[in-house]
Amino acid sequence: MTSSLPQPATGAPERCPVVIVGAGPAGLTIGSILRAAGVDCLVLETETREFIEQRPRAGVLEEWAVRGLQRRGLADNLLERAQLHTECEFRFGGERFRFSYTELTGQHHFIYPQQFLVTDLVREYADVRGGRIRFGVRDVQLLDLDTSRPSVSYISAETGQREVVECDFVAGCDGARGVTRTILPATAEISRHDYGVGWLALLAEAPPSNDCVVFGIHPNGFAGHMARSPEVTRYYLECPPGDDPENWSHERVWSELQQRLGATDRPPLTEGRLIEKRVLDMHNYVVEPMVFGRLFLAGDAAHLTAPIAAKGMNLALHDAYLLGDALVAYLTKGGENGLDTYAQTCLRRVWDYQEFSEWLSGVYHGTSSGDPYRAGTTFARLRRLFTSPAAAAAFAEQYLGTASTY
Ligand code: RFL
Repeated sequence: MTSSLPQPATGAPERCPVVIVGAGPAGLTIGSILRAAGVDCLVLETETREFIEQRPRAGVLEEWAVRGLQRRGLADNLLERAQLHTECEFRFGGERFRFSYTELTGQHHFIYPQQFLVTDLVREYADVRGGRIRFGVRDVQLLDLDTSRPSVSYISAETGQREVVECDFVAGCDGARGVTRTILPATAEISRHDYGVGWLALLAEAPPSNDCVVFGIHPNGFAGHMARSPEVTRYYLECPPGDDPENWSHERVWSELQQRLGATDRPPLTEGRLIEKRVLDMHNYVVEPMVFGRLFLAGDAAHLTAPIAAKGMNLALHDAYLLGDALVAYLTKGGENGLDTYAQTCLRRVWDYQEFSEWLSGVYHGTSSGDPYRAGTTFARLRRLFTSPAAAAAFAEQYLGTASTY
């Protein structure tokens, strides 16, 4: 970790109890929790406000995560505008199999595009709760994290000068490509898992073609259909890792989607213009222990789950609730308990979701692997889901994240 404090270009260093690096769901939720308790904090974000308010990514939120936002006064728009989903559908061999997870758990999925949530959170943090935020910052550096007086420096978009903020804690919420993960000490353990497949992530300007999420298990490769809004649908197509999105013309994309998601008793998918088309190399990682001196990692900065099981944003919110509450307890009442147990508590849910993602990947990618053994076990897993109430209950619990303890 860097230890020499650069001199600020303008006057004395600023002081602030908590600096939050990154204005994604994790960072903005922590900031809002701190502001609600009257704790001062500063969010640093490399992008502009307009950019983060339009960046499309996730859309599936678990009910416990939504209730967590609601309890903190952060879910008004979401509860008004989100769609409620109660079922998902597996398609294979031209047939459809509905899985009613709400019947089994009593809980829903909420469909609310990530950019809408980020827009709500920025507004609440900065405009309503008066939180400080700097957009367009460059070259963020973290200093003296192993002391009780860490600091963060950055180049300001407004002045072009290096600014320094002294603080008590740094929340590293800068996602999978941020700076905080790059400065971890040698004691950090990073476990990584590569699935060996790519997914072509697509957004189509087309209404959803089904009333719930659809998973297409097909010898050509997995395909997914996920509603985002009445006008926009997210689709996925399994492809070779590192594939060039330009290999996927409009015609090829829709022809593969129609084949892989086709069902004999359903009309073809409603097609539309593709407004996002990029290849994700599917991989996961977990950084342990998530805490290094006064640096607390949260969200994708600490752990990545490929969008296989739609878990990443949910985990980012789980971390944010725990870290926000623990920082408030420490800074307003001197209670260290939550900070001491933060990493351990987060990591139990993180590893559980990692394992589910791994299991689900076996289902999605088994039949297209070219390995008849994997194809056989994939169908066994699918059959079990629809014939064994115990297996169905276990799947529903993991899919919705409803276990009573992790
Ligand atoms: P984010 O959202 O990446 O936010 C990090 C922020 O930090 C900024 N940043 C920096 N700021 C300052 N200094 C630096 N050096 C910085 N470097 C980066 C970035 O600009 C950004 O604003 O992380 P956070 O808050 O941890 O949130 C994580 C979620 O965004 C992520 O897990 C989800 O998007 C994953 N995910 C899904 N999760 C779900 O729970 N349900 C879903 O349905 C779902 N679908 C998805 C997804 C991710 C996808 N992609 C893009 C891989 C679908 C897709 C296609």
